Amino acid sequence: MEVKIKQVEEVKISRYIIKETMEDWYQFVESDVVIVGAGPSGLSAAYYLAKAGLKTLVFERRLSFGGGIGGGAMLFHKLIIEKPADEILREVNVRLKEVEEGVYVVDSAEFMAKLATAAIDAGAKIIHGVTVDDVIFRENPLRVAGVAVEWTATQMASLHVDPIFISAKAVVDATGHDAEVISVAARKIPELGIVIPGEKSAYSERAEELTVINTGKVAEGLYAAGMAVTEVKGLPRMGPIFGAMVLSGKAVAEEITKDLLKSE
Ligand code: 48H
Ligand code: FE2
Repeated sequence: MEVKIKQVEEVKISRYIIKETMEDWYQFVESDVVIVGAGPSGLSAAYYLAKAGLKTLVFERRLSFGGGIGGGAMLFHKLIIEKPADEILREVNVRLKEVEEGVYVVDSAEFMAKLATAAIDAGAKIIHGVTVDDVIFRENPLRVAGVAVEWTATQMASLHVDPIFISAKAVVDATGHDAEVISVAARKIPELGIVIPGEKSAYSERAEELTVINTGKVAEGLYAAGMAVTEVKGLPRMGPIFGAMVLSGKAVAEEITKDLLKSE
Protein backbone atom coordinates (compact mmCIF):
# COMPACT_ATOMS: atom_id res chain seq x y z
CA MET A 1 0.00 0.00 0.00
CA GLU A 2 1.29 3.43 -0.91
CA VAL A 3 0.74 6.11 1.70
CA LYS A 4 1.46 9.79 1.45
CA ILE A 5 0.98 11.36 4.84
CA LYS A 6 1.39 15.09 5.25
CA GLN A 7 4.50 15.70 7.33
CA VAL A 8 4.22 17.94 10.38
CA GLU A 9 7.18 19.02 12.42
CA GLU A 10 7.10 18.49 16.22
CA VAL A 11 7.36 22.18 17.05
CA LYS A 12 4.42 22.96 14.80
CA ILE A 13 2.36 20.25 16.44
CA SER A 14 3.12 21.81 19.82
CA ARG A 15 2.42 25.36 18.66
CA TYR A 16 -0.93 24.54 17.08
CA ILE A 17 -2.07 22.70 20.20
CA ILE A 18 -0.92 25.41 22.61
CA LYS A 19 -2.41 28.24 20.56
CA GLU A 20 -5.79 26.61 20.01
CA THR A 21 -6.06 25.46 23.65
CA MET A 22 -5.25 28.90 24.99
CA GLU A 23 -7.67 30.55 22.58
CA ASP A 24 -10.45 28.36 23.97
CA TRP A 25 -9.56 29.19 27.58
CA TYR A 26 -9.22 32.88 26.72
CA GLN A 27 -12.71 32.82 25.20
CA PHE A 28 -14.44 30.75 27.83
CA VAL A 29 -12.88 32.41 30.89
CA GLU A 30 -15.99 34.58 30.63
CA SER A 31 -18.94 32.31 29.97
CA ASP A 32 -22.69 32.61 30.21
CA VAL A 33 -23.04 29.25 31.92
CA VAL A 34 -20.54 26.91 33.57
CA ILE A 35 -21.78 23.37 34.09
CA VAL A 36 -19.81 21.24 36.51
CA GLY A 37 -19.94 17.56 35.55
CA ALA A 38 -20.49 15.81 32.22
CA GLY A 39 -22.91 13.19 33.52
CA PRO A 40 -26.45 12.77 32.16
CA SER A 41 -27.84 15.91 33.80
CA GLY A 42 -24.85 18.11 32.92
CA LEU A 43 -24.74 16.95 29.30
CA SER A 44 -28.49 17.42 28.82
CA ALA A 45 -28.28 20.89 30.35
CA ALA A 46 -25.33 21.70 28.07
CA TYR A 47 -27.24 20.52 25.01
CA TYR A 48 -30.28 22.71 25.71
CA LEU A 49 -28.32 25.76 26.89
CA ALA A 50 -26.03 25.74 23.88
CA LYS A 51 -29.04 25.24 21.64
CA ALA A 52 -30.59 28.35 23.20
CA GLY A 53 -27.51 30.27 22.06
CA LEU A 54 -25.77 30.62 25.45
CA LYS A 55 -21.99 30.41 25.78
CA THR A 56 -21.84 27.13 27.66
CA LEU A 57 -18.76 25.56 29.23
CA VAL A 58 -18.67 22.13 30.87
CA PHE A 59 -15.88 21.09 33.21
CA GLU A 60 -15.47 17.38 33.77
CA ARG A 61 -13.02 15.99 36.31
CA ARG A 62 -12.46 12.74 34.46
CA LEU A 63 -11.18 12.12 30.94
CA SER A 64 -14.50 10.67 29.85
CA PHE A 65 -18.12 11.62 29.33
CA GLY A 66 -21.24 10.32 30.92
CA GLY A 67 -20.59 10.20 34.68
CA GLY A 68 -22.72 7.40 36.08
CA ILE A 69 -24.06 6.39 32.67
CA GLY A 70 -20.86 4.52 31.85
CA GLY A 71 -21.12 2.03 34.69
CA GLY A 72 -24.71 1.22 33.79
CA ALA A 73 -26.42 -0.59 36.65
CA MET A 74 -23.90 -2.49 38.76
CA LEU A 75 -21.73 -2.55 35.61
CA PHE A 76 -24.54 -4.12 33.57
CA HIS A 77 -24.41 -2.03 30.41
CA LYS A 78 -28.11 -1.15 30.27
CA LEU A 79 -30.19 1.58 31.91
CA ILE A 80 -33.88 2.32 32.24
CA ILE A 81 -35.51 5.44 30.81
CA GLU A 82 -39.18 6.25 31.21
CA LYS A 83 -41.71 8.56 29.60
CA PRO A 84 -41.44 11.52 28.89
CA ALA A 85 -37.60 11.41 29.01
CA ASP A 86 -37.65 9.14 25.93
CA GLU A 87 -38.36 12.27 23.86
CA ILE A 88 -34.99 13.75 24.83
CA LEU A 89 -33.17 10.54 23.96
CA ARG A 90 -34.96 10.32 20.61
CA GLU A 91 -33.93 13.92 19.91
CA VAL A 92 -30.27 12.91 20.26
CA ASN A 93 -30.78 9.66 18.31
CA VAL A 94 -30.42 7.15 21.15
CA ARG A 95 -32.21 3.92 20.29
CA LEU A 96 -34.77 2.76 22.86
CA LYS A 97 -36.23 -0.67 23.44
CA GLU A 98 -39.73 -0.48 24.89
CA VAL A 99 -40.13 -3.21 27.49
CA GLU A 100 -43.54 -2.07 28.75
CA GLU A 101 -45.73 0.92 27.89
CA GLY A 102 -43.60 4.04 28.49
CA VAL A 103 -40.60 2.13 29.89
CA TYR A 104 -37.46 1.73 27.81
CA VAL A 105 -34.05 0.05 28.07
CA VAL A 106 -31.04 1.86 26.59
CA ASP A 107 -27.46 0.86 25.98
CA SER A 108 -25.18 2.85 28.29
CA ALA A 109 -22.32 3.36 25.77
CA GLU A 110 -24.74 4.65 23.14
CA PHE A 111 -26.51 6.90 25.63
CA MET A 112 -23.35 8.66 26.81
CA ALA A 113 -21.73 8.94 23.40
CA LYS A 114 -24.79 10.42 21.71
CA LEU A 115 -25.69 12.79 24.53
CA ALA A 116 -22.13 14.16 24.53
CA THR A 117 -22.14 14.45 20.73
CA ALA A 118 -25.43 16.36 20.82
CA ALA A 119 -24.10 18.82 23.42
CA ILE A 120 -20.91 19.44 21.44
CA ASP A 121 -22.73 19.75 18.13
CA ALA A 122 -25.11 22.27 19.72
CA GLY A 123 -22.05 24.39 20.56
CA ALA A 124 -21.18 23.52 24.16
CA LYS A 125 -17.47 23.44 25.02
CA ILE A 126 -16.50 20.45 27.16
CA ILE A 127 -13.10 20.42 28.85
CA HIS A 128 -11.92 17.21 30.50
CA GLY A 129 -9.48 16.67 33.34
CA VAL A 130 -10.52 19.83 35.18
CA THR A 131 -12.00 19.86 38.68
CA VAL A 132 -14.08 22.71 40.06
CA ASP A 133 -13.10 23.18 43.69
CA ASP A 134 -14.57 26.55 44.65
CA VAL A 135 -16.82 29.36 43.46
CA ILE A 136 -16.46 33.12 43.01
CA PHE A 137 -19.04 35.28 44.79
CA ARG A 138 -20.17 38.90 44.74
CA GLU A 139 -22.16 41.07 47.15
CA ASN A 140 -24.96 43.60 46.48
CA PRO A 141 -26.70 41.52 45.40
CA LEU A 142 -25.17 38.40 46.97
CA ARG A 143 -24.58 35.89 44.23
CA VAL A 144 -22.35 33.17 42.82
CA ALA A 145 -20.46 34.66 39.89
CA GLY A 146 -18.27 31.84 38.63
CA VAL A 147 -15.96 28.99 39.61
CA ALA A 148 -12.37 28.22 40.57
CA VAL A 149 -10.77 25.39 38.63
CA GLU A 150 -7.77 23.16 38.98
CA TRP A 151 -6.34 20.29 36.92
CA THR A 152 -7.64 17.02 38.34
CA ALA A 153 -4.08 15.71 38.05
CA THR A 154 -2.76 18.55 40.23
CA GLN A 155 -5.30 17.65 42.89
CA MET A 156 -4.48 13.95 42.67
CA ALA A 157 -0.82 14.79 43.19
CA SER A 158 -1.72 16.94 46.22
CA LEU A 159 0.29 19.82 44.85
CA HIS A 160 -0.19 23.21 46.42
CA VAL A 161 -1.28 25.13 43.30
CA ASP A 162 -3.74 28.01 43.23
CA PRO A 163 -6.67 27.73 40.82
CA ILE A 164 -7.72 30.01 37.98
CA PHE A 165 -11.13 31.63 37.86
CA ILE A 166 -13.90 31.50 35.30
CA SER A 167 -16.82 33.91 35.45
CA ALA A 168 -20.35 32.84 34.63
CA LYS A 169 -23.82 34.32 34.91
CA ALA A 170 -25.02 30.89 36.01
CA VAL A 171 -23.18 27.93 37.55
CA VAL A 172 -24.82 24.49 37.42
CA ASP A 173 -23.86 21.85 39.96
CA ALA A 174 -24.26 18.63 37.98
CA THR A 175 -21.63 16.78 40.02
CA GLY A 176 -23.93 13.94 41.09
CA HIS A 177 -24.46 12.48 44.56
CA ASP A 178 -21.99 14.73 46.38
CA ALA A 179 -23.28 18.10 45.07
CA GLU A 180 -19.69 19.28 45.35
CA VAL A 181 -20.11 22.84 44.15
CA ILE A 182 -23.18 23.64 46.23
CA SER A 183 -21.53 22.01 49.25
CA VAL A 184 -18.50 24.24 48.98
CA ALA A 185 -20.66 27.34 48.46
CA ALA A 186 -22.83 26.43 51.48
CA ARG A 187 -19.74 25.97 53.67
CA LYS A 188 -17.69 28.96 52.52
CA ILE A 189 -20.50 31.49 51.93
CA PRO A 190 -22.91 30.89 54.84
CA GLU A 191 -24.71 34.15 53.93
CA LEU A 192 -26.22 32.25 51.00
CA GLY A 193 -28.26 30.35 53.61
CA ILE A 194 -27.93 26.98 51.89
CA VAL A 195 -28.66 24.02 54.19
CA ILE A 196 -27.96 20.56 52.77
CA PRO A 197 -30.06 17.79 54.35
CA GLY A 198 -28.48 15.00 52.24
CA GLU A 199 -29.91 12.30 50.00
CA LYS A 200 -32.39 9.69 51.30
CA SER A 201 -32.52 5.94 50.63
CA ALA A 202 -34.20 4.57 47.51
CA TYR A 203 -37.85 5.20 46.65
CA SER A 204 -37.72 5.13 42.86
CA GLU A 205 -41.38 5.83 42.08
CA ARG A 206 -41.32 9.10 44.02
CA ALA A 207 -37.71 10.12 43.49
CA GLU A 208 -37.92 10.72 39.75
CA GLU A 209 -40.64 13.38 39.83
CA LEU A 210 -39.34 15.00 43.02
CA THR A 211 -35.89 15.42 41.49
CA VAL A 212 -37.22 17.17 38.40
CA ILE A 213 -39.65 19.37 40.36
CA ASN A 214 -36.89 20.47 42.75
CA THR A 215 -34.33 21.14 40.01
CA GLY A 216 -33.18 24.72 39.69
CA LYS A 217 -31.85 27.73 41.52
CA VAL A 218 -30.44 27.25 45.03
CA ALA A 219 -28.93 30.75 45.32
CA GLU A 220 -28.50 33.65 42.91
CA GLY A 221 -26.26 32.41 40.12
CA LEU A 222 -26.14 28.82 41.43
CA TYR A 223 -28.33 25.96 40.20
CA ALA A 224 -28.67 22.23 40.95
CA ALA A 225 -29.36 19.47 38.41
CA GLY A 226 -29.44 15.67 38.57
CA MET A 227 -28.45 13.81 41.73
CA ALA A 228 -27.10 17.04 43.21
CA VAL A 229 -30.76 18.01 43.57
CA THR A 230 -31.53 14.94 45.72
CA GLU A 231 -28.56 15.74 47.97
CA VAL A 232 -29.37 19.42 48.36
CA LYS A 233 -33.12 18.95 48.80
CA GLY A 234 -33.07 15.77 50.92
CA LEU A 235 -34.85 13.59 48.35
CA PRO A 236 -34.81 9.81 47.89
CA ARG A 237 -32.52 8.14 45.33
CA MET A 238 -33.94 6.13 42.45
CA GLY A 239 -31.30 3.64 41.28
CA PRO A 240 -30.40 2.97 37.64
CA ILE A 241 -33.40 4.73 36.07
CA PHE A 242 -32.20 7.87 34.28
CA GLY A 243 -35.30 9.71 33.05
CA ALA A 244 -35.14 12.28 35.84
CA MET A 245 -31.48 13.02 35.10
CA VAL A 246 -32.04 14.17 31.52
CA LEU A 247 -35.35 15.87 32.39
CA SER A 248 -33.55 17.70 35.21
CA GLY A 249 -30.83 18.84 32.78
CA LYS A 250 -33.49 20.14 30.43
CA ALA A 251 -35.39 21.85 33.28
CA VAL A 252 -32.31 23.65 34.57
CA ALA A 253 -31.47 24.80 31.05
CA GLU A 254 -34.96 26.24 30.62
CA GLU A 255 -34.82 28.06 33.97
CA ILE A 256 -31.37 29.55 33.27
CA THR A 257 -32.34 30.59 29.75
CA LYS A 258 -35.35 32.42 31.20
CA ASP A 259 -33.33 34.01 34.03
CA LEU A 260 -30.56 35.21 31.73
CA LEU A 261 -32.94 36.63 29.15
CA LYS A 262 -34.78 38.46 31.96
CA SER A 263 -31.56 40.06 33.24
CA GLU A 264 -30.54 41.37 29.81
C1 48H B 1 -15.57 18.57 37.82
C2 48H B 1 -16.87 16.85 38.64
C3 48H B 1 -16.75 17.35 39.95
C4 48H B 1 -15.99 18.54 40.14
C5 48H B 1 -17.95 15.56 40.03
O1 48H B 1 -22.59 11.36 38.85
P1 48H B 1 -23.10 11.87 37.56
O2 48H B 1 -23.54 10.86 36.57
O3 48H B 1 -24.25 12.95 37.88
P2 48H B 1 -25.76 13.17 37.37
O4 48H B 1 -26.45 13.83 38.48
O5 48H B 1 -25.80 13.81 36.05
O6 48H B 1 -26.34 11.69 37.18
C6 48H B 1 -26.46 10.86 38.28
C7 48H B 1 -26.49 9.40 37.85
O7 48H B 1 -25.29 9.04 37.22
C8 48H B 1 -26.69 8.59 39.10
O8 48H B 1 -25.71 8.41 39.83
C9 48H B 1 -27.99 8.11 39.47
C10 48H B 1 -29.19 8.31 38.61
N1 48H B 1 -28.08 7.50 40.61
C11 48H B 1 -29.25 7.00 41.27
C12 48H B 1 -28.85 6.23 42.52
O9 48H B 1 -29.79 5.82 43.23
O10 48H B 1 -27.64 6.01 42.78
O11 48H B 1 -22.01 12.75 36.85
C13 48H B 1 -21.30 13.73 37.58
C14 48H B 1 -20.04 14.07 36.81
C15 48H B 1 -19.01 12.92 36.85
O12 48H B 1 -18.57 12.68 35.55
C16 48H B 1 -17.90 13.46 37.74
O13 48H B 1 -16.62 13.02 37.35
C17 48H B 1 -18.05 14.95 37.58
O14 48H B 1 -19.44 15.16 37.45
N2 48H B 1 -17.62 15.75 38.72
N3 48H B 1 -16.29 17.45 37.58
N4 48H B 1 -15.42 19.13 39.06
N5 48H B 1 -15.84 19.08 41.35
N6 48H B 1 -17.42 16.52 40.80
FE1 FE2 C 1 -26.08 6.94 41.49
